[in-house]
Amino acid sequence: MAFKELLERFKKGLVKTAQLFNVRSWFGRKIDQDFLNELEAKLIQADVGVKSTAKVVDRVREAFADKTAGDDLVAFVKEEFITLLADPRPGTLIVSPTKPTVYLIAGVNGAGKTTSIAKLAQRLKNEGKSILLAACDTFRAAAADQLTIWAERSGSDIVKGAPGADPASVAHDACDRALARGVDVLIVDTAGRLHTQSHLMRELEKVRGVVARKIPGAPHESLLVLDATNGQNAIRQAEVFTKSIGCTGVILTKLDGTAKGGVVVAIRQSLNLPVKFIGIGEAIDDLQPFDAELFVEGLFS
Ligand SMILES: Nc1nc2c(ncn2[C@@H]2O[C@H](COP(=O)(O)OP(=O)(O)OP(=O)(O)O)[C@@H](O)[C@H]2O)c(=O)[nH]1
Ligand SMILES: [Mg+2]
Repeated sequence: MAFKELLERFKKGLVKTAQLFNVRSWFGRKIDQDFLNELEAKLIQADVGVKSTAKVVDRVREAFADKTAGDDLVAFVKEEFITLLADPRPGTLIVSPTKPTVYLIAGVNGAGKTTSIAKLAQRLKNEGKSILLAACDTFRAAAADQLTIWAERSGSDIVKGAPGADPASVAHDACDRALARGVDVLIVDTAGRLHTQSHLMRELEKVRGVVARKIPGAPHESLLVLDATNGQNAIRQAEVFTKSIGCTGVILTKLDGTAKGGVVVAIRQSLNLPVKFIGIGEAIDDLQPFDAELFVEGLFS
């Protein structure tokens, strides 16, 4: 996708948070305590997090006290956000030197795991890779059907078990097939579970364990899918999932549906986990690699 087109997509997907910030309303205002209080309230409301909010507001106060807000203030705030989001690890997925590369996908109920897998499969397919999906969500009867439809659309292969089957056994079979057929990427879908349900967290650990035993170095990424509309609650989920399966990155979905887009900053700052992809809509190409500059442009447009 061309840069301009991508920028438009980010803008469209982040419009709710951008409306909250509403930078146009800043122009011409005096940067006094009232202005700073308002800025602080909006950053908190956008779930940027208390610490990062304080940092940005302090920096604005130091640089702009009693000046008039204009383009230079907007550029300054954007720079502050880019600094907060800076990550030495690029937002790309690890690729194993030997086939298959395995991505394990986890998260709470309804976070957007299965649809994100569909979007990711399509993206990898477009790059010329062969994909096998493992339907390890055997909990919901409709889950395997949902993944099957997506697999057909993207031309991916799928392994599923009987309803109620042990997810670890499905993972086992999927690894066997991925190895036998020499597929490039195996993506493992898992059932939604609350981070507070310890037996279900153990089940997830078991799936991870099977994958790790069958395929050296796997899972090469354990991606946690977080729903941006959960805002700061997502942080707690991430802490528990990371402890359980050692998450390597986050897919942050539903940014298009929320003014809590600032949660990207909170995730980066408090979890030391890279946001690898963001979901900014329901269309198949609405899962985009996270790009700090495009993201910040979207927030403050
Ligand atoms: N607007 C919007 N909707 C999304 C996005 N990502 C996912 N969704 C929607 O969120 C809903 C739940 O998505 P699923 O992929 O089924 O979620 P899941 O995590 O697999 O759910 P369980 O398997 O039940 O735990 C669906 O209606 C998706 O279309 C996004 O980036 N933007
Ligand atoms: Mg699902």
